[in-house]
Amino acid sequence: MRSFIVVLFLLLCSCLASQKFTSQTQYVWGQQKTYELHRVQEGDAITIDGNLNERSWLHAESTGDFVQVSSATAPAQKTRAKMLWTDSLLYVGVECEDVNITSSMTHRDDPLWKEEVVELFIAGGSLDDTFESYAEIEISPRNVIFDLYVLRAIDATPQSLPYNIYTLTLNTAVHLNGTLNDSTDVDKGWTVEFSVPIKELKPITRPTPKNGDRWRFNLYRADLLPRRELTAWNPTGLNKFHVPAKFGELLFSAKQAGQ
Ligand SMILES: [Ca+2]
Ligand SMILES: [Ca+2]
Repeated sequence: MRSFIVVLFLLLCSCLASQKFTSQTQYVWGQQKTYELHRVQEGDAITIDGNLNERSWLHAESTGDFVQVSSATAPAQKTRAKMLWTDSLLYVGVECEDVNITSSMTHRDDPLWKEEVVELFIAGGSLDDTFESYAEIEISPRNVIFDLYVLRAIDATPQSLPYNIYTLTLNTAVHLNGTLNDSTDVDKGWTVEFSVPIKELKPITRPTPKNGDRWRFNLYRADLLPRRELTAWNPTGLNKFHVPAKFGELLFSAKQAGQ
């Protein structure tokens, strides 16, 4: 009897251990992730060229690997992002592993979401109880931009301003580690680096963020080749990106990257 109890105890321990392992390696639904946003290092200047090799980028925190937007499982191709800020600019860097980089659209505000693209959705503040509105910025491997502002009253159909009216002063660059639209070779990936003027993120000009401010945001990627995959920093549980309730938090910190 005693040995049976010992075996039962050991089995229980091994079950608890495997549960712990599972919770550490898989996304937990309902969890709202927070990204602590650090400032660009004093004396460092970010050059928007698609290379995240400035001192501040090297010390910036990674978001960790994106997961599939609906299932939260690991995608075939990895994506990670980093962010930084100054009083006037928000910097975003996204690294996409990709064995086949493809992109055809060439004009600002073309429907980039139908192809390969990285996307930032950012509310420029908290979401309140009655109104969820946010900017959407998309950048393709061709360094083409799509930006719009989504006006969304809770429980109402989202409305967007006409794309050509909402035009942020974005500075963007893409570095391709591979060849665009050539399926005969094997690419390594592409990196997007861009800056957003913080004061343009809301229709109403906001004061400069301060230490401890929390905004809501999410990051996504659409991949088309070698297979269609939609991935997210915070998964939405649905096969779509426009789910502000599932956005994570951006926590502004006065610390410099690496401090
Ligand atoms: Ca750079
Ligand atoms: Ca691809």
